[in-house]
Amino acid sequence: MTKKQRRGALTRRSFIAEAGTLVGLGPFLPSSLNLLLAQTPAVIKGKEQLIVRSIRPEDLETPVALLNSFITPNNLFYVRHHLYAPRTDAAGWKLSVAGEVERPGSITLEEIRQLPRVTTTVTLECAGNGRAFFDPPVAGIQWEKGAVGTARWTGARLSDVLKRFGVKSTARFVVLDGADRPIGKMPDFVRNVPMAKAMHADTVIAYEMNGEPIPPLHGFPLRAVIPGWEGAYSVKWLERIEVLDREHDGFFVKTAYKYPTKKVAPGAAVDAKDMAPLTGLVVKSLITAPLDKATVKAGAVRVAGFAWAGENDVVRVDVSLDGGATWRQAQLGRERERYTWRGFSHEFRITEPGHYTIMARATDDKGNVQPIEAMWNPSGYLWNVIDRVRINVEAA
Ligand SMILES: Nc1nc2c(c(=O)[nH]1)N[C@H]1C(S)=C(S)[C@@H](COP(=O)(O)O)O[C@H]1N2
Ligand SMILES: [Mo]
Repeated sequence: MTKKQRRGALTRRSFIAEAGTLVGLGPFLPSSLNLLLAQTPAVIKGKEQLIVRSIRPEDLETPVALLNSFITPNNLFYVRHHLYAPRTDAAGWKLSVAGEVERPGSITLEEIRQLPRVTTTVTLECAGNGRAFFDPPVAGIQWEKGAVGTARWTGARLSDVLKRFGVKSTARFVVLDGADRPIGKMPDFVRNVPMAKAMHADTVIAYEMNGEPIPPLHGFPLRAVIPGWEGAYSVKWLERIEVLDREHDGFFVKTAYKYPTKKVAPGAAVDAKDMAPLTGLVVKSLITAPLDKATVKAGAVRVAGFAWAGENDVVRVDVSLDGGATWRQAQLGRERERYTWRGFSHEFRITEPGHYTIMARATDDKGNVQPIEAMWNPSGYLWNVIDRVRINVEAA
C-alpha cells in the first residue's frame, strides 16, 4: 500500500478519534463530533454483535446486554487498538529479549509453551471505558460502558521468560512491544511495566484466551496480560521485550495513559509534571439487568450486574431504586478470582407502576467507594461513577 492509500483507508471517524488522542485536539470536542462518532453497523467477521466505535483500526465495544456472563466469550470481547492489527503467523514467531539482561536473545513460541503453564483469570478494561460520559467531552474513542470483559488467559509467567535471559540488578522497567506498526508520523505502541509487577507470579505472556489460541484481534499468537491494571499494559502480538534501567520515553508511556495527581478543573489543561502513569483499575460496577430504558412488569424485579476493582477486591455492592435516596445491600456472586469482577444481584418488589432509576455502588477492600461525580481528566480515563439505568414499570 502506498502512503496515500493508507491514509485514505483511515475512516474519517477513526482519524478524528486518533487525531484527538495523538495530537491532543484540546480537551473539548463539539457535540456534533459525538454524533459523528456514534455507532455504525458491525461488519467485522466474528464480532458482528459488537458496537463499532472505529472501523480501522478496529475499536469495538460490547453491548451491556451481552456482558451477562462471568466469562466473556471471545467473540463478544471488546477490541481496542491504536494502530492497524498486524497479520501474524505462529510459525516462526519469536519473542526477542534485550536490554538489562545477561544473555540477550530470543525465545520461540514452542519454548514458551514448554515453560510452566499457568492460567490467570482477569477482568480487562480499557482506561477510556466511559469516556463518552465526561463533561466537558474529551477527545478519543467515545466508549460508553462496554470496553470491559473477563477472560481466562493461559501461558507462561513473564518472570519465567525473563529469568531465562538473566535479569540484571539494574532492571527497572520491562518494555513490551507488539508487531503492530505505526503509520506515517504516529508513534509506535510501546508500553512498560515496572519490575515488581512484571516479575509477579500472576503476570503472564498468554497464548490462549478462554481455552483457544488467542484470536487475531486479541493478540495472536502471544500477548502480555498484566492483571488488575488498565488494559493498555496488556500488549498484544508481543514480539519484543526490552528491559530498561529507566522508564521508556515513547509517546504511549511518557504522554498517554497519565492521570492528574492534583484535582483538575473540568476542561482545564494539566501540566505534564502533575501527571502520573495509570496503573490499577478503580472500583466500579455495571448493571447488566434490567437494561437501560427497559419496560418491566410490576412485581419482583431482579437487578444484577458485575463489580470490579482491579488489584483490589470488591467487598460490597449497594443498589438503589430511588435514585440513591435509600440503598439495599446486594448479594455477591460466589464466582470470583483474584483479578476478576464479581456478580451482584438483588430482587426488588415494585408494586407502583412508573419510572425508576436503579443505581449500583461498589466498595472495595481498601474502602474505596464509587463516586457520584467523576474526576474530570484531560484524556477521559477511569470513569467509575455509580452506575445507573432507567426503567419503566408497568402494571402486572
Ligand atoms: N500491540 C498492541 N497491544 C495493545 C493495544 C494496541 O494498540 N497494540 N491496545 C491496548 C489497549 S488500549 C487495550 S484496552 C487492550 C485491549 O485488549 P483487547 O483488544 O483484547 O480487548 O489491548 C492493549 N494492547
Ligand atoms: Mo485501552
